[in-house]
Amino acid sequence: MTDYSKSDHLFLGFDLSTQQLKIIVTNEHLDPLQTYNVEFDSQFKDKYGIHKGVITGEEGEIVSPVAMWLDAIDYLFSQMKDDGFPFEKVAGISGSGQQHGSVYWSHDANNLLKQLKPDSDLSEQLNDAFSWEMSPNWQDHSTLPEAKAFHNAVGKENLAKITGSRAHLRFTGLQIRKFITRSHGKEYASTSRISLVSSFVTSILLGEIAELEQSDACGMNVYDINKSDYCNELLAVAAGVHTKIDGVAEDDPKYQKAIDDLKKKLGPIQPITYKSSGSIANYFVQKYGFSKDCNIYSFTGDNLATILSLPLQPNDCLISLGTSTTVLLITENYQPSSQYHLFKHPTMPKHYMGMICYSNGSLAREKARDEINKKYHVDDHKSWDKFDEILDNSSSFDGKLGIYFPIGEIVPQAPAQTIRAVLNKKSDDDYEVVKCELGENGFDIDDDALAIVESQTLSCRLRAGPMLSRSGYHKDDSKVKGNSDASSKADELYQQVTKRFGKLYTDGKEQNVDTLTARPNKCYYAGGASNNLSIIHKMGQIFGPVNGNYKVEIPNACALGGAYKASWSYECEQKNEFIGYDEYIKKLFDTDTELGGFKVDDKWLEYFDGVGMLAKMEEELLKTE
Ligand code: XUL
Repeated sequence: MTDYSKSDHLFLGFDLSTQQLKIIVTNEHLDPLQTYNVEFDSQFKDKYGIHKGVITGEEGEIVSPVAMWLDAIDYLFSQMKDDGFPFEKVAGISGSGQQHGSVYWSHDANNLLKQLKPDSDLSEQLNDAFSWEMSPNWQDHSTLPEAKAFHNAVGKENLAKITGSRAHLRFTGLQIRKFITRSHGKEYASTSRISLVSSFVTSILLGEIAELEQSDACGMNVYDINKSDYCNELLAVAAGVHTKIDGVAEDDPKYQKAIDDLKKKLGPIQPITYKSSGSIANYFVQKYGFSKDCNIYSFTGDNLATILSLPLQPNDCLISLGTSTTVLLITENYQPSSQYHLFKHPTMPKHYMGMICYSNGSLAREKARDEINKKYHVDDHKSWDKFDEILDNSSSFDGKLGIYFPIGEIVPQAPAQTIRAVLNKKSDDDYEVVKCELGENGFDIDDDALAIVESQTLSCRLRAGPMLSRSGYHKDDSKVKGNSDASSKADELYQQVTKRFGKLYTDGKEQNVDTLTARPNKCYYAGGASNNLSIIHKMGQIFGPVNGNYKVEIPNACALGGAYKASWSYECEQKNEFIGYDEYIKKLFDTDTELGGFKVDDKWLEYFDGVGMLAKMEEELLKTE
């Protein structure tokens, strides 16, 4: 039994993800005290006919039943009640939802939310609160025509410039266009409001429909990040009335009406704030014993909540090494690209979260490992020993890289392929990248171990650079910036790499002295493969963060980030002042001990040739779609 007696205030962090609902309990000292979770398949499979939390339809449609989420909330709170959980001590709740999913409320929704009675369940009482009982899941890929419409309307790069991302099948604006124009026109007419999954949970807890939260709203492809407002032209696409795409003239009354209607249904977007969205609904006070003063703070998207679980500062990178590799970073620099995402930061005004999602991560490394094990007749096929030994014995860049995409890649967008190359140094000023097959030019199967880790890391370095640059956080980095010697060194490095390789382009954009010489502040490594120290040591050498590398375990990251957002908001409200989130969260960690700091030989400078080589390989050798 958890001892809550020493905690005056408790905070709850929700994580409503695809397959489960999790709630983490923290106290005012940000200690995680308890977690509760319900797996949807184990509790609700029969009632909702789900598999892995979702229902898969035809033509790539993947949806989740909204009522199941309501059942999950009641289920977990009931469990907590049975457990003797002191609900009355909860001072604040926040959390996260899977990004991009949308919930369609009926015209009765607000009334039904306001009249919730404790003697029956949420799902029974809110049966008529939705115009569609499903929510499109982020894995849905049924919106190819809609993606084309968004790109044709404003252009792929331009869409990324306006909204922080190019069109992605899962993004809400595309899902809404499909809903209105293809799948649920009638239901759209009886929709009063549209929530994201994050603001849906906020709404349930508040007992009224909540505004969209600004950082999660960046995952819709209809929000103009620079203007902090909806983009009318993109709303026209989502509403199915765009002049070029749908042939509706701008002076046709139907045009403005459709935009205004959709804007009304989406409702206002709440700017980043620590302020409470309101107190918890009476239903939860009466049924479970929450205090009526318990504050509900706006929920956000799961990736956005993840960065709140760590003491991340501007220019810090969190590299999550799972089946796929995801890089999350914090920046003041709005440098959008169609190859990655930028969202507003959920707690730090004027800051952004960059997100690079690769599809090839562990799987590609495992493939290389298996081949190496085969060559050395290693009995345990899954052993990393040989692979790691090669990495550990390597010193620095040896001029061999590869593009290892056993499955199609998102960044850069390309079909499955493997390309190996070696560097031919014709003179000190003229380097040539030579494509080769395995066994040619001294490129052995063993070389794949180093080449794959290097190439994957260099790809992140090339793409993170533009987001990190000009952020002004390199002042301490005497090696590169902060004094005239350092900036002339940066110029020198840039001159050298461009003399050797020519101008460098990544995803169609020219790299410049700032983008190529930007370094992360700190790098944090999480996810399955971060347990392989040989891999993260090599990555750390290449990334060359100014203030160190850290290995972190964050299994409950999004829930924890939600709980921390709640306690930070509460403290700001108590003091009636904005406390910098990075300052607030920093005090929680003794960075070196709790966060697994590790030291590596910094080889950032030595990898400049690697940066040039990979950029050229992508430009000259990669087959794109
Ligand atoms: C991010 C995304 C996923 C979901 C998972 O763009 O689609 O990470 O948020 O829950």
